Amino acid sequence: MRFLEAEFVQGFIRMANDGWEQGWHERNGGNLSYRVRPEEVESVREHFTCGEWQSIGTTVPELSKEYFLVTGSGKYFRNVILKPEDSICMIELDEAGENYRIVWGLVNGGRPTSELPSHLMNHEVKRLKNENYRVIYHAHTTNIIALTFVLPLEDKVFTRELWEMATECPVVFPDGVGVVPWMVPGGREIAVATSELMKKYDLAIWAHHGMFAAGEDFDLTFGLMHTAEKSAEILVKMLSMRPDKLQTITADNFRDLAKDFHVTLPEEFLYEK
Ligand code: 2HA
Ligand code: ZN
Repeated sequence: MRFLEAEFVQGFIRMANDGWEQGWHERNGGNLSYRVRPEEVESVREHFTCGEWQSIGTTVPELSKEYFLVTGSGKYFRNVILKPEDSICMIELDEAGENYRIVWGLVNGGRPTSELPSHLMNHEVKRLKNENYRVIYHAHTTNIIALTFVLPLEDKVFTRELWEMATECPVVFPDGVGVVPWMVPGGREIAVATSELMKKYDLAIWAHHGMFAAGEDFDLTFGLMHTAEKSAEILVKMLSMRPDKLQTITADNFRDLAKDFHVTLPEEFLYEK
C-alpha cells in the first residue's frame, strides 16, 4: 500500500484540513499527533527510511518504541492536504522514550512539531489511563482564546461557563476543562503542566494561546475541539450582547441531564452562583 493511501494517514490529513477550514491554524499555528497502531505501522513499513536519533526534550518511557504521525515544526496546516510528505512525518521512539527518529515524511527537511514534548507527555498520560486514546490535537481556537482575557483562569469557571452555553457540552466533555496559565510554549515545563491536567480532563486550555484536545480517534478529538470552541463562540456572543444572563441552564438542570444521559458530572462544577 502507498503510504498516503493508508486510512490512518488519510484520516490525519482530513482532520488537519478540517482544522484549517475552521480558521484555527493561521500560518504555522497548531499541531496534531496520532499514536499509530502496530498493524498500521506494518502496513506502511516498506516505505520507511530511518533518520538520525534526536532528543525529544523530555522522557516518555511508557511510549517506548511507539510510532506517531505528527505535523512538522513550522509547517502550515493549509498545506497538509496539498503536500503531506513535506508537511507531516512519522516518527519512531527509542526504547527509553528519550529520542525519536523520522521514518517517513518531511522530505524537504525539518523536525516534528515544536510542541512534541506536550504531545508525547499527553499521549503517555492518556495511554496509561486508557489504551484506546490515540489522538492529541492543539489548535488556536479564536473564541476560547478571547475568553482567556475576561474569565478567571480556573478550571471550574471555564467548565461551568462552557457547559452552560450548549446543552450537549456536559455530555461531550463531562469531566470538564482544565486551564494552564500563560507559559512559554514549546518546552517541557508547559508539557508537564498540560499533561498533569490531562490526567483529569480531555481538554486543556492554554491561556492567550489555544487549546489541547485528546481522544480515541480523529472524529472524537476533532468533535471535542469543535464543540468546546463553538460553546466559547456562543459565550463571546452572549457577553457581547450583555454582561449577564437573563436565564441559563441551572445546576439542578445539569443534575437532571446527567441522570437521563448517564454521565457523571462532578459536583465541583455544579456550585451555586
Ligand atoms: O506554531 O501552535 O504552540 C505551532 C504552535 C505552537
Ligand atoms: Zn500553539
